[in-house]
Amino acid sequence: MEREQYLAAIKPRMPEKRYIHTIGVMETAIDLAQKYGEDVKKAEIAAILHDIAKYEDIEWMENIVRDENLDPQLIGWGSELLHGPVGAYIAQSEFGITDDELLNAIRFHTTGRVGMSRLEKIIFVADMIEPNRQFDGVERLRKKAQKNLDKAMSACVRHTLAFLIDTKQPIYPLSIECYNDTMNRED
Ligand code: DGI
Ligand code: FE
Ligand code: FE
Ligand code: FE
Repeated sequence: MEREQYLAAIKPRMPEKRYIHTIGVMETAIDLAQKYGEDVKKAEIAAILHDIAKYEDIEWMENIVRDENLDPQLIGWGSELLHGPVGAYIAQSEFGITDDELLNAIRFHTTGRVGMSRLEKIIFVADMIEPNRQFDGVERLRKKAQKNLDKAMSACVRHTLAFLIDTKQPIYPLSIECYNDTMNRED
């Protein structure tokens, strides 16, 4: 499938704002893939599909977790934690994607994990710094992403965890493991 076909497929599954975010992630991921020598086509497809499950019904997603033997810990965490793993399932089952690296980039785009691939880091960082994102510190993260992917990844994870703690939200175990794995890589 070509870019326009993927975009046409995701558009009706999300509000306009999320679609615009997705285009931003796609452009940023392509840029980072070129910069860091990653497969540009894979980055493009992973970016387009990364939030495809964001608006799926939670009960439907929890049934996918059970039926497809996804991480049982996901039950009860809600759509923010479910949409990555279920998005990877949709990419595989509906779009016929079999590339594990590409599927993992979708699967772990919200939490990260220990030992992420370059493509996973690119999608995680692009999701956070795409041009439509606006939050204190985003410019610093954008600059880091242009200089060093691992340092940018570390800074993005730290920013997410700090935000979750500030807003009194529970932290999913993979997010903590990812933080421990990537910390101390910043300047
Ligand atoms: O889907 P997006 O909004 O583009 O971004 P995302 O998939 O990276 O993150 C979605 C939300 O999930 C975001 O508000 C931060 C939140 N999140 C990330 N890690 C955790 C988390 N929420 C909880 N409760 N625990 C986590 O570990
Ligand atoms: Fe997401
Ligand atoms: Fe993210
Ligand atoms: Fe996103």
